[in-house]
Amino acid sequence: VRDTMGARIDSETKQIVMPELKMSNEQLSAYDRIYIVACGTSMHAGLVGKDVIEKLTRVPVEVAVASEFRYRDPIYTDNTLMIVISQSGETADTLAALREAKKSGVTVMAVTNVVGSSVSREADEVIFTWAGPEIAVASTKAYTSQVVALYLFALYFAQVKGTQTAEQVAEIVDHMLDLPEAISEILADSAKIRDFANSIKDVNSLFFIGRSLDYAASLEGSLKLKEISYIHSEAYAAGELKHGTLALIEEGVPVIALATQPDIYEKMVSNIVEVKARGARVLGFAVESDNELIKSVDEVIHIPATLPILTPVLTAIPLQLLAYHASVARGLDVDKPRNLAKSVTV
Ligand code: F1P
Repeated sequence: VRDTMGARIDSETKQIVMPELKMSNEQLSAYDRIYIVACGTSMHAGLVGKDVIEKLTRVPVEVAVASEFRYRDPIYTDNTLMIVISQSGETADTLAALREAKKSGVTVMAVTNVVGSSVSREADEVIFTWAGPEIAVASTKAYTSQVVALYLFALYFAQVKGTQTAEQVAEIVDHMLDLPEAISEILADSAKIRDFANSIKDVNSLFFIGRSLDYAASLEGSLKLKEISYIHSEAYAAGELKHGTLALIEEGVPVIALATQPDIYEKMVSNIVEVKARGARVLGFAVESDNELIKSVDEVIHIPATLPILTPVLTAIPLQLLAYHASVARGLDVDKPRNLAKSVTV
C-alpha cells in the first residue's frame, strides 16, 4: 500500500482513507451526479463502478464511451463530478473528454495506472491503481485494479455521505481482503477453463449472458475474447435475449452464462433453460451452493462465495483465462494482438 495511491484501506479501522484528496469532505458529499468516461476495458470497469457507487451512495452515475462523449452536450450541474478511467493515462478520447469537462468548470477525478501521464497531471484528483507495468497490450490486471480502485472510491464516498455505516464499510472491506485467496482458488482450478477454451477454438461465434454486474463482466469477457483470440462473440443482458438475439442460438452454439448475483439467480436459470432448449452448449459461472443452476448447465466454473458486488473481480479471472487459452489454442501471439495499440493516442 503506497501513500500516493490516492485511496487505500486503513488496516486498523477497516475504513477507506483518501489522504491526498484536495477537495473537502463537504464538497465531495455535495456531488449528486457522476459521469464516468473511458474507453474499452476501462469503460467496462466503469460499468462495475457505476453499479457499486449507485448501490452504496444512491447517487446516479452515467457511464459514457469517451469517443462518443466528445460529441455530446453533457448536462453538468454545479454538483457534477466526472471520473475518467485510463490505464495508460494517454488515451486521446478520454483526455479530450477530461479537457472538455474542465473547460466547463467540472471537477475531474482520474483512475489511472501511470504516474506522470497526461490524465494524472490534468485531472483535479487522482487514484492510482499501482498495477505495475502493463506488458501485454490487452488490459488484464488493469481491469481488476481499476474495479478495486472504484470500490475504494465508492466506499469512501459512502462514508463521507453517511450512506453506509462504519460497520457496513468494514464488512465490505473484510470481503475485499479475502479476494486474493479466492483468486488463488480459481487459478488452482483453471484446467477446466483451458479445456473449454480448446473446445471453442474453431467456433464462428459465441455468446456471453448475464444480468446486472454479471452483464457488465460479460461485456469485458466478450471484448477480451475478441481482442486476443479474434473469435466473434457478443455479450447480452440475459433479459434482452428474447427481444431478437435468441434467433442466433442454435444447436452447438456456446453460451457462457454468468450467474453469480443471488437476487436474479432464478431469472438466469430460466434464460439458461431457454438457450438449452435451442441446443446451446452452456458454460455456467456459479457460486458453489447454486445447485439448481449447476444442474441446468453443461459445464460449470465455480466462483468462490463473496459479496455480490465484489464478484466482478473474481469472474474477470476465468474470463481473461478463457480468452488467453483460446488465443494460444489458435496459435496466436497473446501479447501482440492484431490491430490493437497499447494506448490509442489518436
Ligand atoms: C483503453 C483501451 C484498453 C485496451 C487497449 C486499447 O486504454 O481501450 O482498454 O485494452 O489497450 O486501449 P486506457 O485508456 O485504459 O489506457
